[in-house]
Amino acid sequence: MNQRISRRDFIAHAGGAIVTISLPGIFVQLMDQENLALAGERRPDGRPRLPPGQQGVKKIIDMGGVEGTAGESDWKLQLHGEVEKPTTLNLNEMLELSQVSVTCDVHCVTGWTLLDSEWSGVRLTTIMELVEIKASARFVTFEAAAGYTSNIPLSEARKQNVILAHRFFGRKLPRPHGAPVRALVPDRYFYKSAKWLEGIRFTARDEPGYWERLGYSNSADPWKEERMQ
Ligand SMILES: Nc1nc2c(c(=O)[nH]1)N[C@H]1C(S)=C(S)[C@@H](COP(=O)(O)O)O[C@H]1N2
Ligand SMILES: [Mo]
Repeated sequence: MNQRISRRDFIAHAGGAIVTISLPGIFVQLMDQENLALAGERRPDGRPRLPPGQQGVKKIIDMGGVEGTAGESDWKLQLHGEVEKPTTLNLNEMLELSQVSVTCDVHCVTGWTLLDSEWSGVRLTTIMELVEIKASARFVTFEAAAGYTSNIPLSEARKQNVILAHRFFGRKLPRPHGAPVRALVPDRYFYKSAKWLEGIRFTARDEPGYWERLGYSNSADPWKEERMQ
């Protein structure tokens, strides 16, 4: 999704994209037995693997956005806001922190879901301990290249599957998907997972992010189908 387009254009654009990617072989649907079986499963919390109104895909779809300009050597992550120890991390410092792998499903608000995607990186909780967030911190704003932002409450940020990802299926994260580092918030629509991450700001008040201000749901729960406000 291009960030410079208006909401109405976006809806038209998204509609067009769905038509385009619905062509057989491009929008690869969950037609084989294995993926159909996965889609029919339930999560440990009892909810269905495939949220309502979602269609499985076999490969992640490149949704675009304005790419960051930082490479691995000059990338920096600014950690600030309601924290005791404002910190800036470079990629090496990030890689020295405790690393985890997450296998999860990701759900794009335009209707596609990628089941069993594999990501690695650093838990957001590890970052929260590092900077010692203040008691006043209640929300997190991810700050990405070109002014893209997204926001989640601290209750979501504390989940074990919320990470800052720099690897995807065992390899370096591809550039179109947010390299060097992106946010990953699997249990919310994918617009919460900011690519080309440049900063994390802890806030006392909720600050709606880029798509949230344009009318997309702030809570973005795929199982409640919270797509628009
Ligand atoms: N910086 C940035 N992050 C972003 C976006 C963006 O435009 N810019 N788009 C969001 C949206 S709407 C989606 S669906 C996912 C898409 O990620 P993907 O391109 O890796 O599939 O990234 C999210 N993160
Ligand atoms: Mo999206």
